[in-house]
Amino acid sequence: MSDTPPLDPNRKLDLEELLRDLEHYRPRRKGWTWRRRLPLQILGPFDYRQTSEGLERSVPLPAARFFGNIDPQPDCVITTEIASGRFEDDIRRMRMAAWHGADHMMVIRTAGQSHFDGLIEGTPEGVGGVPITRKQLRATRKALDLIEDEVGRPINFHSYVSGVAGPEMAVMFAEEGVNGAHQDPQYNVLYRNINMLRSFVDAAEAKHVMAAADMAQIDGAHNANATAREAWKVMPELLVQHAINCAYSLAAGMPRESICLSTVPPDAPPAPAMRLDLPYAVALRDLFQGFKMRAQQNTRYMESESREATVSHTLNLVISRLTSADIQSTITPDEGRNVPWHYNNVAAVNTARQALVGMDGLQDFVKVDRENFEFKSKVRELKERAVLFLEGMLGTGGYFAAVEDAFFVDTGIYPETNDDGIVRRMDGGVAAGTIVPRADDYLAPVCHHFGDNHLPEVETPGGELPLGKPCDLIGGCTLCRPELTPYLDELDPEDNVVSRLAAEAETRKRGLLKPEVEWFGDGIVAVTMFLPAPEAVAEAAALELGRAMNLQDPLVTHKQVMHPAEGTLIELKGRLEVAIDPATLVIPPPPDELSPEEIRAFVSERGLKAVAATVGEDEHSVGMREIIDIKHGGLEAFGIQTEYLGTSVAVDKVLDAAIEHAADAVLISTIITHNDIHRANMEKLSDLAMEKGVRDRLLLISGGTQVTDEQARSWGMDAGFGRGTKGVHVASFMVKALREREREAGDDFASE
Ligand code: Z98
Repeated sequence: MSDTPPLDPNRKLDLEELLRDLEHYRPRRKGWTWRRRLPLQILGPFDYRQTSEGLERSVPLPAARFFGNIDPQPDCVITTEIASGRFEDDIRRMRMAAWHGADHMMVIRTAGQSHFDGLIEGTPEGVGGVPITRKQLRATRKALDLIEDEVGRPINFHSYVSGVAGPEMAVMFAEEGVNGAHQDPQYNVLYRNINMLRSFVDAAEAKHVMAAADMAQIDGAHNANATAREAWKVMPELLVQHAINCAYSLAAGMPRESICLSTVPPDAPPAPAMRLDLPYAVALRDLFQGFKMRAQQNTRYMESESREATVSHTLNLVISRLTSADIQSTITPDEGRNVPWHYNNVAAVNTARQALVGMDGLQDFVKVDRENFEFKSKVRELKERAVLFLEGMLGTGGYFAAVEDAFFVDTGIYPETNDDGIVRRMDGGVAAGTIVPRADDYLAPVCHHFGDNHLPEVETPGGELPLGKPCDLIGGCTLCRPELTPYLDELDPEDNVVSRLAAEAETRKRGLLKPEVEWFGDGIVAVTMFLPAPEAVAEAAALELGRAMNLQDPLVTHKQVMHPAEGTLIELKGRLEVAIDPATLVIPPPPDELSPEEIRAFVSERGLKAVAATVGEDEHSVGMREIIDIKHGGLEAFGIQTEYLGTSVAVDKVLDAAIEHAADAVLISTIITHNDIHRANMEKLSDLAMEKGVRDRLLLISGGTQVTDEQARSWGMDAGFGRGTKGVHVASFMVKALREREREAGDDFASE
């Protein structure tokens, strides 16, 4: 199918290579893939009950290094929503997200595409998302095929089958191997003001096509939550919206297991969110058994504070674990400031991965108390209100009449209403009056279309079989014969990926480095600062400081009062027009560090003893204690025995103690460096050790804020450690040096 070479984990995705011969690229499969759940999985020292098959390549959670770098993958699919505006940057972000455990790449569309009445072509740049086109879909699916090989797990690609061109989108998605889509006619009606009759007719067609391609469908109820002014009051309506789309999807031929409910825990702290949201989550799952749950992350009350969003998200994840989730959605933790940057996608995916794995098997120990009277009453009340809502709709004359009657997204909790819901007219909205009856000779352009198809009562060209599907008459359709799919490269000679890549060619070719948060080399940096001033002053000052830092177009993306008078936290973004040539960088060698396990194994086999002191007239003991104490991950943590002699110890006393204790190493620390006293102490220790004939038996190590390894060695030490040293660095050195000495001694012995 494609001769594109596999991705090399150490190289960037090659966009030119990706775009080569796209015309002939075909998706390797259609349809949605769920993770393969494992009821029991042993990873490192732990057993897991709610995980799925692991990845071949990934970036484990940071704390994994304490557990042998295990990377358990939760049982549910994890989504990331991507909205960079340029597909070539979307796919790099997808690759990063996949390495962190996302397997559902949801591509947000450019603003306004819902109102286009047909498909567009090429790769124009979008606003708030990418224009969905055949080339963009094909290139993205091709990239995802490479990425799934790289990480070793199928990746679901997803976008939106909504808007005036919904059915056309559905066909194109089916052709291009898009695996899932939002499809809910209520979304068109309420949020995009597209005519309701047209939206439902289109939805039937779109759903039928999606079902034929085995795509997963996500509904749009979460939008009512995001739009409602008081989200906890919209819960009965959310149940109704789910019900309408589920029933309609089943009627259009979609299998129940492909229908995913987009459900959001509607509230966020400081509301008592769990007490409000848990009964709702349970009521929903009671009513919609057999359907899939796409647990959406609450964004309704999210503004610009990542920490706050992360806590709300984590509470949402607790609900997912206490109830169920087949797909766990994540949005960036800064959705409110509309700066969904690369690393924020990854941050949100990690919040899900971390919390879900952390709550693995939670229900074995903690269960929702369904018999609690208050809980039971709340679940029942929500269901009853939803049923009343449906009855109200029927009494009003059905769905369309109810929409005309402002039933939806009202600020009251049904049956209370404030008559302030969204009103749409049956004969109003975009594309009103476009529903026409099918002509007698109507022939559908593709197979798998919904509804009456006026196939003529004739036989196939061969004559033997009656016509089975519409495309038999025209020699096949694009869903049956992919090679018939038309492919247009670009329509706009300027607004396309090729010209965007050309503009960056020099930077890419020379490998120049510019910071970025969204687009390749966009130069954007984010700066966090605290200013001891009230909010308004701090904001103005931050902008000035941004300019002083040479940032172009500085913009405050977040501000938070720490105290009205004491100060304000500011996050600022701006563009830094500086490029670094990596060839000019002096890159220090990676730290020479052994793993804690390796150090412990050496120490437990052979034993290792050190004496330590601050020497001369030096009373600074803090640094030395950091290196020694178990509390700070010091030498003791590896089983190394340390005799701490105290502060201001004479150098000869330190050496005597080392001999007395039969130590392997002497650690001296000096902070004071005036009159070169640190140098004098090191030389003295080395000379004395030589005089006493113990130099070969001892490792002499010195430390201190001003000490460098080079100097220390030149003054007779075996090593010197400066600022920033941790116990593991000293322990690694000791183990390696002793191994080396013992190896040399062995060699000498052998040659004797
Ligand atoms: C999400 N955060 O997916 P336009 N249909 C439905 C939608 O929810 C959306 C669209 C269509 C959300 C992402 N949702 C936003 C049911 C959008 C998109 O008109 O192209 O924006 O349609 O959870």
